[in-house]
Order: sequence, then C-alpha cells, then structure tokens
Amino acid sequence: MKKILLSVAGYDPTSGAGVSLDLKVFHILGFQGMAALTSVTSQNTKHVKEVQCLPPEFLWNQYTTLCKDVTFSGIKIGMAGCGKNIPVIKKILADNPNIQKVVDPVFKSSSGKWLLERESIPIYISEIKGKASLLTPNLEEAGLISGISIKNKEGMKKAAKSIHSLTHIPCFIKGGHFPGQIINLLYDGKEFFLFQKEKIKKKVHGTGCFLSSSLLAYLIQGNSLDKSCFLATQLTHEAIKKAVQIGQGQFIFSF
Ligand code: PXL
Repeated sequence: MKKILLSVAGYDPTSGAGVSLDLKVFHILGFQGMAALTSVTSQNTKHVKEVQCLPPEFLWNQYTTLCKDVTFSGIKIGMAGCGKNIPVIKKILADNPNIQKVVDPVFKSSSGKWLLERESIPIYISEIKGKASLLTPNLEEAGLISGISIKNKEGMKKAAKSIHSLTHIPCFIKGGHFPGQIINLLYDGKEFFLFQKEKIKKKVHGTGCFLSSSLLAYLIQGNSLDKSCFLATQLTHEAIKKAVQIGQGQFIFSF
C-alpha cells in the first residue's frame, strides 16, 4: 500500500501552486496525497485577487477527521493564509513528532500579494521552532525571516545560519530568483550544500511549492537531507522545462 502524505496549504484554482500541485507531486513520486485547506484564493495565471482564510477550528477539524481514519508518513505545510491558523499549524506539527515535516513559509505571491500578514511572520517563526525537519524559504522569505538582504551566495549562507539559529530547523533557501543562475542552498546546522542550475528564461508559478513537496516525498523515500535537496532541485528543473503558458500570465506546471 502507498504511504500517505498530507499537505496543509491553500487552494489555488489554477492548480499551479498550493494543495492541488502538492497532491500531483506526491502522486508522481509514488505517494497517496491528502490535504487540509488553510485558505482558498481567487486567482488566475496573472495575479492573486483575493485570499479567504478558513477558520482555524475548521482546519483542525479537517486534520483530526483524517487522523481518526488514516496514518500520515509525512507532512508538508504550505501557505498558512493568516495568523489565526498559526496555533493550529503548531499543534499539527507537535502532534507528529516522529515523522518528516517540511515547512514552506509562504509569505507573498509572485505577483506581490501578501499571503500571510507581515506582522505574523515573527510569530510564525517562533511558533514552529524545533518542530520540523526542514524549512524552505525563497530568497525574499529568507530575507524577511533573517532581516538580511540577500545579494549573493555569501548572503544566502549568512541568512541560512541566522534562520537555523532562530528556528533550530535545517534551512533550504530556494535561490531561483537570482539573475542568471539558480542557486539553492542547504544548511543542516553544520554544513552548507549548494545546488546550482542554469536559469531557464520562463516565469513559472508554484516552483516553491513544487520544490518543497518533492523534497518531502524524497525524504520519505529514505533519502538523506542533502540527497533529497539535490533530487528535488533536479526534478523541479525538469518540470520547469516542461511548464506551459496556458493562460495570459505565468507559465504553470504540466506533468
Ligand atoms: O506559490 C505560493 C503559493 C502557495 N499556495 C497558494 C498560492 C500561492 C501563490 O499564489 O496561491 C495557494
């Protein structure tokens, strides 16, 4: 029987990001995917129009109802949607001390809309302290968490160290927004690992979600943290090559 992975994230009606993308990624990597929704958005491939956060009691209800029935092998946390959901996310993480948990701190859409209130960022970071296997911010999110403005590899290293000391969680910074090259960096608390790829000139929606959900799947397959980061970088790169412009805005994954 396939192992079950849970995505706790928001709904993007294009399926280019959020839970519906996570479920597809879990599927292609051999897992059964399930989801608990934090929030629902209205958006197209051009922009996010509105975010409706679901009530925290309902998020907890979705999670506990699933738990009464099935056992999860791993959990991915994506968009929290609003500060009110943070205590529930903390409870879900704390309720699962013995499985791999990847937290993708989604703060802003690529079109610039806040997906978590800015003032909730420090609370979120302190509430998840020590409660996950891996944190996967992009460059901007890593800057917002650490207060470091990241311009190059050295800046990434400084930010990753600072985020690790704040959270006590290994940190994988997704450096897809550097001009010219993609530089992803893992800091596991001891060592740095760099994963570099040539940049494909396409604006693809949901690359952060793709990276973090594939990372969880590779970890559950039994790969080490650095091997999982390598494999997820590779798979995301291949998926970006195949992404298509279905609407009038960003490219979305098609696999
Ligand atoms: O890519 C970040 C992201 C994650 N989850 C949902 C989103 C977005 C960006 O728009 O809508 C649901």
